[in-house]
Amino acid sequence: MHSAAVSLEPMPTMWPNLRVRNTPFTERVEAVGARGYTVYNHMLLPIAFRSIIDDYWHLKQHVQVWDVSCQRQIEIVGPDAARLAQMLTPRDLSKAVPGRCLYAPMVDAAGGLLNDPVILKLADDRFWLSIADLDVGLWVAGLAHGMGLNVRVFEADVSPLAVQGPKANELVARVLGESTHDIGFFRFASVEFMGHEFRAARTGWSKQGGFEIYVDRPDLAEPLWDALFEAGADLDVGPGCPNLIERIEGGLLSYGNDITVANNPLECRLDQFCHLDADIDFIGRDALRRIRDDGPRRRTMGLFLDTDTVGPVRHRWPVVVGDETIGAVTSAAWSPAFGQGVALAMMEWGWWTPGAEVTVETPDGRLAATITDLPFADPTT
Ligand code: THG
Repeated sequence: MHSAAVSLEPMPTMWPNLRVRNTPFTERVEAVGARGYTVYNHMLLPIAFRSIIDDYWHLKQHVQVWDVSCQRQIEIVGPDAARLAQMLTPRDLSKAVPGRCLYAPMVDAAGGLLNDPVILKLADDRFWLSIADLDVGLWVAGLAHGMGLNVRVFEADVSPLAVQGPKANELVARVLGESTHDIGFFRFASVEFMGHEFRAARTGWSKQGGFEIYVDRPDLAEPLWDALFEAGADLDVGPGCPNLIERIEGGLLSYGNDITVANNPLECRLDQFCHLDADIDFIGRDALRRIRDDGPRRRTMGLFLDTDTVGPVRHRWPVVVGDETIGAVTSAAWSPAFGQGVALAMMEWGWWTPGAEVTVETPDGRLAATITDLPFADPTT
C-alpha cells in the first residue's frame, strides 16, 4: 500500500569511476543486492537492500551488517596531536582516556559547522576523526601546517563495518568474543579476528544499538563480512545501511543535509557537546560564546507531515505560515511506525513550539505539518 513512499530510482544511474571509490566490502554489498547508492566522502554508501521501509523494520527487530567504510578516518599522530585535536572542536577532550569515542562538532572561526565526527582517542598522541561527508582532512592538515605543529595528518586505510540492531550484541560476541559484552557505550576495545587485532566500538548511526568494527586490513574485510553472515544465520542477520526513516525518528543529524557550514552547533542542538567555558583552546570559541549570549536564532525541530508518500528531499522544502517562511525541511521520510511523514527542519526563532501547525511546500504540493520535539517518541515500543 505504501510502497510508493520512497522511490528507489529518483535519478538516472550513476556512472562509477575512480573518483567514486569502492570499499573493501563493495563486491559483497553488490552480491547481496544493494538497491542503490549515495556518495559520501567520495565513496559508495548503499541506501537500501530490500526497501527503505523493509530495512527499517528489519533493523528494529533483528541485526544488520552495514558497509560504512565511507566514514573515513583522518589520523592525527605525533607530539602535538592532542593540542591539534582540541583546536578542532568545542568539546572538551582533555579528560578523555585512550579507548574513548567522542561525538564532536567541528567549527570554523565563525562557529560554522565543518563536520561532526566521532573522535577515537587511540593513544595520548594519536587520534582518528571518523568524519562525515566533507573533506575536513584538508582543514586539519592546513592548520597543522599553519601552526607549525609536529604531527602527521592523513586519511588512514580503515573501513568501518557496523553491526546494528537488537541482536547485534549476540552476533558480535559470537564472531569477536564474549569480551565485547564489556565494551561500554562510546568506548572501543581490541578484539581478535583471524589472528589480527581490530578495534570494535559500541557506536553506530542508529538508535538500535550495536558496534562498529574498524577494519584496517582490507584483505580481512570479506572474511569478516562472511563470518558475520555465517554466525548470524539463525539471528536473521541481513545486509543494511544507515536507514533514512530510523535516523530521522532518532534525531540523528546528517552533515550536508541537516547541518552545513551555515549552521552553528547551538542551533543544531549540539550544545551538550560544546564546552564553551572549559579551560581549553579551540577555534571558534569567541563566536560560539557570542551566539550563546545572544541566543540562537534558529533551532532544529521535528515535523510530522500529514501524507502517505514522502519523496526524497532534493532541495530544502520551505516551511510556511501564511505568506511567511518560518523554516526549512532538511530531511524527510514516510514513517511506517507513525503512519505519516517525519522530517527534520531548521525553524526560525519563535517557531519552535511543539504542537504548532504549519505548512510544508514540497515539490508534490503543500502538506499540513505539526512541529514536534526530537527525538520522535517511538510509538512501537
Ligand atoms: N560512526 C562513526 N563515524 C561517523 C558516524 C558514525 N562519521 C560520520 C557520522 N556518523 C558522524 N555523525 C554522527 C552523528 C551522531 C552520532 C554519531 C555520529 C551519534 N549520536 C548519538 C545521539 O545523538 O544519540 C550519541 C552521541 C553521544 O551521546 O555521544 O551516535 O555513526 N564511526
